[in-house]
Parts: sequence; structure tokens; C-alpha cells
Amino acid sequence: MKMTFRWYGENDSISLEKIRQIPNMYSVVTAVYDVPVGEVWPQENIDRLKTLCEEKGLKMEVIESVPVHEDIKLGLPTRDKYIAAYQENIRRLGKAGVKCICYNFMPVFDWTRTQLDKVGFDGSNSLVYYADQIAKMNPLDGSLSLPGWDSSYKKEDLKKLFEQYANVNEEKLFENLEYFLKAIIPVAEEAGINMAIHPDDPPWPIFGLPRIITNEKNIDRFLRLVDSPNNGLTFCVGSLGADKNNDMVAMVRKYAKMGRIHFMHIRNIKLTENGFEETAHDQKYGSMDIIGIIQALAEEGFDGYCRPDHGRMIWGETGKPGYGLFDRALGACYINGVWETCVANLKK
Ligand SMILES: [Mn+2]
Repeated sequence: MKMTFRWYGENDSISLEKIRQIPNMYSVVTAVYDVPVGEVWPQENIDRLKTLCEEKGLKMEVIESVPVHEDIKLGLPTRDKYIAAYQENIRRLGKAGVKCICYNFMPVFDWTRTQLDKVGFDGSNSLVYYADQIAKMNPLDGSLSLPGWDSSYKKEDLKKLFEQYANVNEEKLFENLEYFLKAIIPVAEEAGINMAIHPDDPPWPIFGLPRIITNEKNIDRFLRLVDSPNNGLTFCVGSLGADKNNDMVAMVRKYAKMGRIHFMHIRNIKLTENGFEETAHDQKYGSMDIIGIIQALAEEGFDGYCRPDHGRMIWGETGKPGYGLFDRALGACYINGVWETCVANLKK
């Protein structure tokens, strides 16, 4: 397992020097952030990021994300030009030595939470999702701004998108995903890149928009759409685990055995009657069987990438919600410790 850490490029308040000092750190997870969705990333921007990382002793083998243009998810006639740009991005990233690309296929909204700074029992704060708060929200009334949402959407743009998605149910979204995969996976194979879809977060429909990468049945279907090892998963524990019907340890074991997990996002959440709260990574603070998951990975000989996912804000740190240095670094250390113990026990 190769440990990685998300880095938001040169504007990130967390420096590569600091990331480098987290024990066992191998690669950053980053992206070109200043190019609009659907356009080709300039090779020099990609190469510059790689050089910056390598100067600090880190690899740049994982990209999160190359975002998918809405026209592709909607299946509009204009999708082909955006798919051509996506293919070119895969080729260019392959040239730069990237091995894994994380992306998602969630309509309009990326990960969704209702509060970013819920104070926990120990005075730290973290992101939470409460169903009763979501029920009161209307994304079309123009008053809403939540993390993971593209704040550049104007009220009218959002209204139009919602109208377009009125014709897209789960079946249609699967069809559009299949069309996209059939175009990009052969390019990824040639470029030596593993594509790793991120599950929907949370794994259920939001605001009436369909979501499909949500459970074992749908992931099985996704993997069959293009049955190539390069068509794989970012297995995000905190996303899939928000649905208590997902048997996380069994799913990790199954997909790791198939060689289809390329990237692990490991974090813990505490399930409540009303949703979930992000917690410290350690087993005892949340509802996820983090140790069981890591043990399954070790037993299956997992050699892909892993990153601590969102962290809490601790020790007075401020910054991008979920992406502070301190708690994610603690998360990496916890994962390292459990992993090393599991691997050592296997050798006994
Ligand atoms: Mn994730």
C-alpha cells in the first residue's frame, strides 16, 4: 500500500515540505485546478506540478480529480468534444508518470454536507450531514452555498441543469457512464493509467438528482460495463459506509481480490439516526470497521494507493474544511500503524 496525501497545488496553505515529513509518505494526490472543466490541461502545468513534488522527494502518481463535464453525464450531443479532451488529459498525465486518476460521476453536486464545523465532544470540529437539514434546503432558491458545490454556478445555470436532469434517471445515467467508459478506458490502458471512480458521497440521491455508484450491486454493474483492470474504483470508506446496508469489509475484500481497487480513501464516520458525522480515523470514534477494512486489504496483498480522507480541525488549525494538515497526518499515522501490524501478523 502506498500512502498519499491530497495537495491542492501551489495555492494550498499546506506545503509539500510538511507533507513530506509525515512518516511513510510516498506521493501527493493533486490536480491542475486553474483550467475549466472539460478543457485540456496544458502539459507544462502538469509537468510543473510533478517537478515541484519531485524536488521535495514526493511522487505525483495520483490525480484527483479530472472532473467529468456535465454534458457527458447528461449524454448531450456535445459530450464527444469533452470526451476527446478527457482522453487527451489521460494521455498527458500518462506521459507525466501518473498511474491513477480519481473521478466521479455525480450529477451537479460533488460531496455534500450540511455543516462544516460541527464542534465535537473534544472541542475539535468536523463535517456532518444531517437529513433534517438537507430536507429544508432548496438548491434553486439561490441562497445556498455548500462545500463541494461549484460556487460559480449561477441560479439560472442551476435551474437549467435541474431541468436537463429531469430526463436522466438511474438507467440513463448508467448508459451515459457506459458511453464515457467505452471511450476512455482503452486510452487509459494505452497510457498505463488506472481509472478509479469515486463513489457518490453520500450514496443516495440528493435533491432528486440520480446517483448510481452507491452499493455493491451497482458497483458490480459498473465494473462489468467495461471489464478491464484499468476500469476500477476509488474505494471511499466514508462515502459508501454512510449507507449501513453496505458491508464494507466484505466489499473491500471482494474488489481487492478482483484487483479493481486502485485507490483507498480511508476515514471514519459515526452513523446517527439523522445522518452521519466525520470523526477521527481511529476505529473507536466512528461506526466503520477501519481495522477490519485494512486487514482485508493486507490479506489480499493490496498494493494500490491510499490516503487519509477528510480530517477534523484540531489544535486551532483553520483552512479548507476537511483538509487541514494535523488530523489528516494523524490519520495517515493511524492507517500506517494498523497496516504494518496486519502485514507483520500475516508473516508470522
Ligand atoms: Mn473520498
